[in-house]
Amino acid sequence: MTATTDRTDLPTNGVAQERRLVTDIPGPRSQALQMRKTSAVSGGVGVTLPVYVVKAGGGVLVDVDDNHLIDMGSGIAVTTVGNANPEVVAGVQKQVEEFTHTCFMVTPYAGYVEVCEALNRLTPGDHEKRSALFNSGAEAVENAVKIARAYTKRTAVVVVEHGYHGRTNLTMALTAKSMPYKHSFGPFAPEVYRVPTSYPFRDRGLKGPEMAKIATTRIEKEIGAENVAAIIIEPIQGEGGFIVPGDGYFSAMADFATANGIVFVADEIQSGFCRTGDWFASEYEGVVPDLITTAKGIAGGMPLAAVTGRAEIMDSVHAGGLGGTYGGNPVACAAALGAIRWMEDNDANALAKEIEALMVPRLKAMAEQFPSIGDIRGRGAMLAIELVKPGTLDPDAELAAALNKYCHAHGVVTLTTGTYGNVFRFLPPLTMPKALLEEALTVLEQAFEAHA
Ligand code: PLZ
Repeated sequence: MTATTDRTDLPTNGVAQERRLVTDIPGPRSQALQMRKTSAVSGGVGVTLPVYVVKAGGGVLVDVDDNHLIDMGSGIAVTTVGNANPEVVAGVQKQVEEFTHTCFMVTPYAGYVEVCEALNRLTPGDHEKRSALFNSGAEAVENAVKIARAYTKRTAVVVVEHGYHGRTNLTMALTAKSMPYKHSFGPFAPEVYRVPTSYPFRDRGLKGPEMAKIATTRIEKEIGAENVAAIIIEPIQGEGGFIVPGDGYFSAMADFATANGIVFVADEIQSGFCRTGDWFASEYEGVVPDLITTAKGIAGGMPLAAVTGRAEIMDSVHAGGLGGTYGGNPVACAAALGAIRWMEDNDANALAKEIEALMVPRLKAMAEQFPSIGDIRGRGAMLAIELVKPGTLDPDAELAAALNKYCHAHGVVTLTTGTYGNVFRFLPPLTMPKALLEEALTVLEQAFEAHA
């Protein structure tokens, strides 16, 4: 595959690969469902764009009113192999007819073991590894903390500014942003410490290694490195704003952990599984994490998550200490095996790099024209632009919201992100055809023109 192909040979699930609006967005059927949602679903569960989906594939979501929308979000980096990818569907269909559940902790099955074998093979490092499977990203992160504490017999956990790790009690403590994730939900778990990240756009010239020095000095002086069980960092920060740390930051933090007997955990829940053009974003700096948490892209849309890492760390937990009724459910495992096979057979990393090659020049051209684009960043199919008041670093969240609204109304499903809500992020499925990707960018350009 090269950036010159039109990408029309990728799976579509029989969905016409076009943007086609037949009603206003949301259409009447979606609006009726949204009214039912309001009276049936907790108001605490928000919805970004209330179009109710009936089918999806390739780069398109089809709603109840038969609108065809371009999917630039992949359900937050989940349907990396495309929605209803044929390998995922085949695996799920076969498994669901054989058996749906036994509980791996009661009477096990091969699929769970096979997913762990694949994870041990694909994650960075050729040391001996073990994995354990869970249902959600947050659950994987919680278990990484349990494992690191059991192994080190230490309690402190270090995370970084703008980090996101989930919405359960422990992971809320690990997550940086208050509204909407933490506000009114405390008290939070103790022994969690936050140190600086590397955010090149906002670090006033400080480089990755300098930011790492500030962070590790803080760990030494304020926490005591000998008290730290784990350092948990996303190699590219997702909900925090698609922040790509300055070169050398991530590896310096990993080296510090190793030098101090601290378990280094890479949270690759959003950045993993070929999203960034590598199997795992940690590979970019050649970092071999002690533990790696994965979810989202692992199973093509079925709920599955994992912790993978050094055998001696993973095996330090007493038997029965890790688990859960549904963790590594057989249907989810079958989906994961299908998704992983598709990624391997179709050079998914090349597909992600192709998306970067198509998008970045267009985004750069937009930045020339629209001074509110302060930064363009990301890798592979995990890209973003940060919006500011022209000539300053002041975040422009209103503009991000306005552009988002414009894109939605014009049939492009886009997402914002970031501590300041001013980052416009792109997470297309790797099955996105070239023409649709171009069209989504044209709609974004028009959104900027409409708000210039
Ligand atoms: N770690 C790095 O990106 C999930 C959150 C969406 P779960 N990110 C999307 C929302 O608003 O809830 C995420 C992540 C990283 C952990 C998680 C948590 O994964 O599967 O949502 O629990």
